[in-house]
Amino acid sequence: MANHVFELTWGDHCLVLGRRACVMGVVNITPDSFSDGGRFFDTRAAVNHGLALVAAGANIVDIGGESTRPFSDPVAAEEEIRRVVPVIEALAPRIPVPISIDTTKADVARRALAAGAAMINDVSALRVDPAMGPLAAAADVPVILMHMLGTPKTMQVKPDYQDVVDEVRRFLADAIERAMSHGIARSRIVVDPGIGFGKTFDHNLLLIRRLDAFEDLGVPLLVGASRKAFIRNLLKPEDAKDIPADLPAVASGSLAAAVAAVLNGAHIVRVHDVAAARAALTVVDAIRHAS
Ligand code: PMM
Repeated sequence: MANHVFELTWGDHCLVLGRRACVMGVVNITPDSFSDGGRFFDTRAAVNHGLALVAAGANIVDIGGESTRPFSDPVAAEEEIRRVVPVIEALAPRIPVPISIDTTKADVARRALAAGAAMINDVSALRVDPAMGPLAAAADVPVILMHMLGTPKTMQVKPDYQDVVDEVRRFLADAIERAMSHGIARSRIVVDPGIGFGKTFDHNLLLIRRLDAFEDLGVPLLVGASRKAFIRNLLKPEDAKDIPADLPAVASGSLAAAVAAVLNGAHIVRVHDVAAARAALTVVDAIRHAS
């Protein structure tokens, strides 16, 4: 049941992945993310939230300035930089854990790394901006490559696969090859099946159940299921269209998804409720290492 162990060591950071679940806490500096849109749009609120996530046990803080929610419009690089850079500059010297920059744009990633970020989280797996691969290679930082069908604008328009697990696995295998062709070391790569990014309700459940299929990619696996629509769908009253992402039931459902992901092979879980995830996964880790 123990996951394969990877050691990511770079700069001032070392993440041992696979022994204890690694918790990535989310700070969205956007007016419109489905999960927490608008709450941390102000720099000071975002910095305080980042500090609170680390105090609650986050091993990585993921900072994003562009919403990737279904049907959302892209944000200009200058606006994204204006949102994220002041937060990273203020937060990085005050926390011991790495900050990842959640962006598909090399200009944003470059400015974020200069401000103190130490990882790149690219939900397009280096496909949106041709400068992203060379930048990540030169910076020699860990890169998260995520599967998405289409773009946030189009991904939820009838997502269709013959075999979702196999197609996502092939996509990620190709993404690893593409990253390595830019000079990114395999030991710097993390992959993510992209829960909610061009997937139906059933696709999301099946991907989390079948995470074992990604083990032979030979790199750490990240799963971000927190507060996503499939959880809200499972928990909403039958006659409701949706329920708010910050309901306690959605937090419980998200926790269950994080636990299932770790038990099925995820090394890193991307979550909004760090304290709850840390507590639950501490117990899960103790159980899976019991002898
Ligand atoms: N999900 C969101 C944004 N960024 N990055 C990765 N690697 N994986 C994800 O699943 C992911 C992501 C959307 O969720 P949010 O609006 O709560 O940030």
